[in-house]
Amino acid sequence: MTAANDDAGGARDADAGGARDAHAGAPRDDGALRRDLAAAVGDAHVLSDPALTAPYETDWTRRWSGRARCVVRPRDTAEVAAVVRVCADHGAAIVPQGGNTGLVGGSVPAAGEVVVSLTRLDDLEPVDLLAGQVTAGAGVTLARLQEHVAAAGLAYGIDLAARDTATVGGTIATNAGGMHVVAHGTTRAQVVGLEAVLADGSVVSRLGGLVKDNVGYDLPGLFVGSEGTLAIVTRARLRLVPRPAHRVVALLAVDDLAAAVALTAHLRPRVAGLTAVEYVERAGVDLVVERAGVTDPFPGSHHPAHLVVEVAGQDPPTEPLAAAVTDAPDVRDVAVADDGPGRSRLWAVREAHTEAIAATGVPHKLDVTLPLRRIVAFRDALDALLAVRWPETRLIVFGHLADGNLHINVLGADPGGAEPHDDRLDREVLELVAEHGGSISSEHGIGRQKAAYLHLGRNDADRAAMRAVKRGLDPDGRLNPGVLFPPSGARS
Ligand code: FAD
Ligand code: 2HG
Ligand code: ZN
Repeated sequence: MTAANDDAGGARDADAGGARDAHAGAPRDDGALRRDLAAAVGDAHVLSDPALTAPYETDWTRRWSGRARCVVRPRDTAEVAAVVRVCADHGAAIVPQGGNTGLVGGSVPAAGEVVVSLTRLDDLEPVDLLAGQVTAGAGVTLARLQEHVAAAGLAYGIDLAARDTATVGGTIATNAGGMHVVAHGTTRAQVVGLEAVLADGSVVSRLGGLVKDNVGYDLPGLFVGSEGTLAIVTRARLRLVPRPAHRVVALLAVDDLAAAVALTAHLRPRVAGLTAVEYVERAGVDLVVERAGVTDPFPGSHHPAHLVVEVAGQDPPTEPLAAAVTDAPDVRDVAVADDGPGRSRLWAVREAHTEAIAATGVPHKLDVTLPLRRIVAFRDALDALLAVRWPETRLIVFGHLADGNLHINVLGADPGGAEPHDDRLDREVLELVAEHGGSISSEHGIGRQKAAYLHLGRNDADRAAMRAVKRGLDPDGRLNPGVLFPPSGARS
């Protein structure tokens, strides 16, 4: 599949972290590797039959796929450590995998790596009510975690549409964001401590739950967002937040992105308990109605843009929200829900976007942040770029507006091919983001997709420091080669 290795960036960062071919110099004996892995985790948990490995070899978007040397499914930290040591002995590279809902090609093999699936690490400890924390295995899904802590009257600060499949470990490895960042921050802000297996099979652990703990380097902090390139996360100690007694969702129709930004600026200081400020456009609403069976919230009105606003609190927040919306400039239509089914109906307008896009084709998917004061100029420049360079495409833009995070999905840029192959589109959009002072990866990570463009978000000194960290912790480049940094030997 397409490895997004472009000229300048590919040449600059190839060999990053000493990540040379992890197979080089090692005699390749798959039978012996599988036998040793089976000794570590049991026969049933080493998969090599293509019918069984297939789901682990293609990512959620269908853009990224590759053959695994085998798939191994350890049950606990000790088994993960044993697997890592066996892989080291056999010169095998590793792709850690959680729910495989990642969107940048980081969770699937490219060139015969061993996929280490963490989904069986699914133990959940009782909620520590005194500390407001819980310890969860890397394979616990976000939905299960939420259900578990809700029973104790608490909530976890991260929520995504992929909640039923995305795991604690995967969300930590990508520093996932999601719908509630405006209230609780990204995953980084929820992680109090971690247990992780390093590339040599040693285990680092900081699960004591101390919120103040300044003893040297913050290793858990380093592993959050490292996309499986520095360590395999096996357990996490997570901060919890109060579970609000009331929640209200409002869908607010506006004329365009500029009006949505103005409305965000109006609501932010006026509404206590804002837990989401999400943005969708007409093209996306039409798509979710057409492809995902979502009900058009304002049938026949064809509003160009909408904000989905959620407010939560211990007291009913409907009246304060209504007061703020009444004073707001240029709101064309309002739909409000404070009961479960009503909230879900309004949320579906936003949350069904990714599924509806996938049901339409394999998009070019770019996840970017812009400074809010430049987001409208960027959006205009994006339209202009696509109109000139890719006039036949269908553009769906939505995202987490309070965070300046836009999700850009471009369908139909690769006529004749089922999969995107024209990496120029990704590069030109990301260059536009950099020109506007934005980030080329907001919440999904760099993965394989953006490895060649790291220089658009990190200067030479940054990248040298990142390479030094990678070399220090994974000198043989065994953990997720090709992710974050381009693979060695990448075309220049
Ligand atoms: P995977 O996809 O399996 O892996 C992702 C990366 O983490 C890979 O690089 C992998 O190697 C690494 N990894 C996985 N587990 C471990 C581990 N235990 N230790 C070390 N490395 C590991 N993302 C957002 O941020 N916000 C959203 O709102 C959002 N919404 C989504 C909605 C849909 C419908 C879908 C399909 C995806 C969405 N995502 C979103 C993307 C995705 O869900 C997140 O990136 C999530 O964090 C991935 O979790 P996972 O368990 O599926 O990880
Ligand atoms: C979301 O916010 C996810 O729904 C997925 O981050 C974004 O599909 C996308 O582009
Ligand atoms: Zn998102």
